[in-house]
Amino acid sequence: MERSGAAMRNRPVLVAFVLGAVAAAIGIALGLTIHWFPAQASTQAKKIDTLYDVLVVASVPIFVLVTTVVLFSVWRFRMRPGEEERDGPPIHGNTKLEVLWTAFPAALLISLCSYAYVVLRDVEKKPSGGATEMNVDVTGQQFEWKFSYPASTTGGAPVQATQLYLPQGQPVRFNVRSLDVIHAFYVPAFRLQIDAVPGQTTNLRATPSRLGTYVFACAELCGLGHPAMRTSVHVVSPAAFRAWLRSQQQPAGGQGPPPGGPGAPPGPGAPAPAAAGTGAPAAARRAGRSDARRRADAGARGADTLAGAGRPAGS
Ligand SMILES: [Cu+2]
Repeated sequence: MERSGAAMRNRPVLVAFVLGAVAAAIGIALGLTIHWFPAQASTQAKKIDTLYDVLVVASVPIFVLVTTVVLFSVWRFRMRPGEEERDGPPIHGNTKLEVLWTAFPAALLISLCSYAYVVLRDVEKKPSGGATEMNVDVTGQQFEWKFSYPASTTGGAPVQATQLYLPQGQPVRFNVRSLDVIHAFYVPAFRLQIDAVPGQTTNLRATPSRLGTYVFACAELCGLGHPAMRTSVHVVSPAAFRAWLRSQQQPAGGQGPPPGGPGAPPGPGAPAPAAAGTGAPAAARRAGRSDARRRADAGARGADTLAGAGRPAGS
C-alpha cells in the first residue's frame, strides 16, 4: 500500500521530468538548427560557433530544468482554500542535495570556462607554420573608420581607405586605435570584436576565409552618430587585392589630392577599385561617408535644440 502511495506522489515529478526533457530537446534543436549568425567568413568564426553550440547544449537543459521546477512547485504547492492560516513543514535541509547542486554547477562552469579559454587562445594565437601576417591599422573616430595599409603590407606607398579590403586566406593582424572616445571594431561575419581605446593600441587577428562583402560596425555606443559608424569589409582573391592596392597607390590624374595621401579621400580622377563587383566605386564611398557625417551632424543639432529647450527662459 505504501509503495503505491509513493508511486502516486511521484507521478507529477515523472510528468514534469518528461515534459522538461521534451522542452530541452526542442530548445536544443532550435538553438542548433536555426541560423542565428551571418555566414562564417573567417577561420576563427567556425571555432567560435562550435563554442556557441556547446554552450547551447549545456545551458538549455539547465534553463528548462530550473523553469520546470519553479512552475511545477508553483502549481503543486499552491495554497488551497482553507489553508490561509497553515504554515509549511519545517525544513532541515538535505546535505546530499546541497552537495550535488553545488558540485555539479561548479564542475560545469569550470569545464565551460576552460573550453572557452582554450578557444580564445586558439583564436588569438599567431599563425603557425611560418605564415606571415599582414598588418592593417584601423582607426576609429566619431563617426567613421579608417583603414591604413602600411608600407610593409603594400610593398610601396602606404594606402588609406574607408572600406576594408582583405585577401582571402591571408592571416591579418589589426592594430586598432581611436582618436577620441572608445569605439569597438566588430565584424559579425568574422565573429570578432575588440575595443578601440584612445591612447592604446589593441590587436585582433583574423584570417578571412570566404569571398564576399560583410558588415563592419562600431559596437560601442560612441555618440549620436554611432549607428552611422559602419562600413564594409570586402574579402577578395589575393590577385584582386593586389590590384586594388595598386589602384589606390596610383596618383590621381588632374587636380585633387593623391588617393594615397593621409586622410584624403580619393580625388575625382582616382580609379575605381580593380576588384569590380565587390568594391563600391570611390564616388559612392565618398557619398556614403558624407551621408554618415550629415546624419551625425543632424543628430548633434537635434541634441542642441533639445538642450536649449530644456533651459529655463531668460537664463
Ligand atoms: Cu560607435
